[in-house]
Amino acid sequence: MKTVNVAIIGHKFMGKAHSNAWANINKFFDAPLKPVLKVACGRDEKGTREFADTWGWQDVETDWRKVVERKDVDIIDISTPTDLHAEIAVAAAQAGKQIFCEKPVAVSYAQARQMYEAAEKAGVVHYLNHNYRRVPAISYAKKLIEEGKLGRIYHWRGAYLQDWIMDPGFPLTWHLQKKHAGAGPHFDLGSHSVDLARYLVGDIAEVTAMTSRFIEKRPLPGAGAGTFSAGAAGKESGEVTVEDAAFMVARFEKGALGSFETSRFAGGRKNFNTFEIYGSKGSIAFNLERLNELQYLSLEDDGDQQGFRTIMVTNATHPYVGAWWPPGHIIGYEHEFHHAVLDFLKAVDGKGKVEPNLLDGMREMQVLEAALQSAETGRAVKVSDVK
Ligand code: SOE
Repeated sequence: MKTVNVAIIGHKFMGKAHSNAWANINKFFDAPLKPVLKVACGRDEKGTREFADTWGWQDVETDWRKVVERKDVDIIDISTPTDLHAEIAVAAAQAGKQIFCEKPVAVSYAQARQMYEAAEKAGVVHYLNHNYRRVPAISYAKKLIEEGKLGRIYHWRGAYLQDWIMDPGFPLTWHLQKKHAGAGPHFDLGSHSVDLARYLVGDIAEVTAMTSRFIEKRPLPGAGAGTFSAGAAGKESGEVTVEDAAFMVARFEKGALGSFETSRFAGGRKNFNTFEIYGSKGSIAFNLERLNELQYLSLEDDGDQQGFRTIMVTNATHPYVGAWWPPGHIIGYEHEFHHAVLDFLKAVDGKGKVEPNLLDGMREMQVLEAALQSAETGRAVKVSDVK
């Protein structure tokens, strides 16, 4: 089988989820290419070596610029903090590498546009890893909508809620610093919600938003601090420079109205990525914490037995899931990363484009930045006014 050499830059939470998919895709799917885990790159050589040994990466680098220039690398997997995405993606495109980039795409709309233009100019395949599009229940929701089961869509109602930083002692990790993250949950979680809303309902024309920050100062991070893990907190403290919660109201280009809630202060919500879509013929509801299930209501069937039914999205006829286990043998968070790698490899093998990509990243950053402008000015902002 034809192989393709992958380099991953960044080796924490997403590095783990991506490595699992690159290493195991051919065991479950008839992918057109076999990824070779060629080189893992990270600033901390010892930690990167341990990561490489765990996951089977052949080589270790500590300078991403060297990785991007290597002739024995075909794909650059960008799994770093958000502020490094643009520089790496532009260099990778200019070196003719295919790009698999984690979300949020960048810390600004301007950076996202720069990435998209560089990738298009270089003619490389580019994918933005909004993995949730490829949760089978969400891919199936897309199929129901395309078949007209919901009819004309009136509302999107989304909330992506977590609670991992409610402790004031949780340290000032990069996620809480604007220079590294661009924003707080509004980008980190809101980028997922806006992507899903664009995928399932359509583009957004205008937004109004409010943000809030509940904790202003936090201890500087010590060893081991990262996503969800506090690690050792340092003695010094620093200013939090992003919001802790953001609420946005949106008007879609086709006329539907939407609401988007993002927060890391929703006690008890661990990875509560939910949405509801209401249309003239039916409604759906999804909760990532119950990701094998899709709630569906038809306004056209069932007479007075009408009500939301729970569809267990684990049949072989449902998207992707048949490659894993028999019906009812549910899947988890890690599986949709394999579905993303599968479709990315098909695109790299010349079988069309893969979405979402850096164009989607640019579009979503335009919406997210419009919301930040609205939160600052107190006025609604047209998405097209963000330049
Ligand atoms: C932290 O909020 C995080 O890891 C996000 O960055 C991911 O995109 C999301 O899938 C899970 O939570």
